Amino acid sequence: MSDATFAAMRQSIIDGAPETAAELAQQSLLAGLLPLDSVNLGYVPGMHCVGEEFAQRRMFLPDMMASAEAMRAAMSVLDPELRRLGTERPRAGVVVLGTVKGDIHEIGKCLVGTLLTAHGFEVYDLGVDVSGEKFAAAIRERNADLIGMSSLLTTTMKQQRTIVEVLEKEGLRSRVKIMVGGAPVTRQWAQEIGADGYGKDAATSVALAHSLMEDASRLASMENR
Ligand code: B1M
Repeated sequence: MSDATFAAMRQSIIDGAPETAAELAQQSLLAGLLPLDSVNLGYVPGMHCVGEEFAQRRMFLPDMMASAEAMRAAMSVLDPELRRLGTERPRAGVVVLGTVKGDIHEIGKCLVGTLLTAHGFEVYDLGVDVSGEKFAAAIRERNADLIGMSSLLTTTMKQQRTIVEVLEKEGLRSRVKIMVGGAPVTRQWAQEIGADGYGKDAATSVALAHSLMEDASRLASMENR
């Protein structure tokens, strides 16, 4: 059970079949497959395929919605397993996470949140369509160390810049590290808008979050000397 299972997982997303997707996720756990492998080698390639078909006008919005539903069904099975590790680790930092204003794509952002939680971060997920003002309020309320902004559309990427500007205006920019990600986002874009880091995918975002926390504590100890 592996290559054929990953292929079936991929197909369940393309077919927009939530029951099959969830059933395969259950079976994979029973067979001892790593949940992150199932996500990265099974379900996510299915999503990429759907995205390509949509771009080529061979699939349409309702198909994409059905695929997202199948992905959600698989994640509802895998999520607890991915998170389980988190309870066994010391707290790594407080993260406020959200998909930017105008954008309702949430699957990648949720996966980033799950893996951050699994690696000891306390994550407050603000959901989708999140404005700079909402990020700012959550930073104050949660005393966040780090914020994570996700954006899947070339049009909503610009919101990431707007949100950085809102944080500057509200005097919060120096208090938090900023991480950005999402399919159209690049390292260069992150630098251009003054973010502290770019997360290519969920796993590398965890490493990035840890290194941003180290930068922050190094800076704090230099300031206290
Ligand atoms: Co939309 N959609 N969609 N969609 N959708 C894309 C993004 C698109 C590329 C499809 C295409 O045309 N090929 C295209 C964007 C084109 C562009 O801007 N260049 C597109 C479009 C056009 C649209 C609509 C405008 C369609 C319409 O209405 N005509 C519309 C916009 C709605 C809106 O937001 N205002 C729309 C709607 C939807 C659905 C609602 C149907 C659904 C989302 C459902 C949901 O999330 N609940 C949907 C879906 C499913 C997709 C695709 C097919 C899959 C996205 C996904 O979940 N990928 C997508 C095509 C694609 O991406 N190839 C597409 C799986 C996920 C695990 O990957 O989100 O990339 P991803 O996350 C990765 C990394 O990017 C990274 O880590 C994740 C895990 O490895 N990452 C971060 C993400 N966020 C991060 C944050 C970080 C760090 C890393 O730090 C904070």
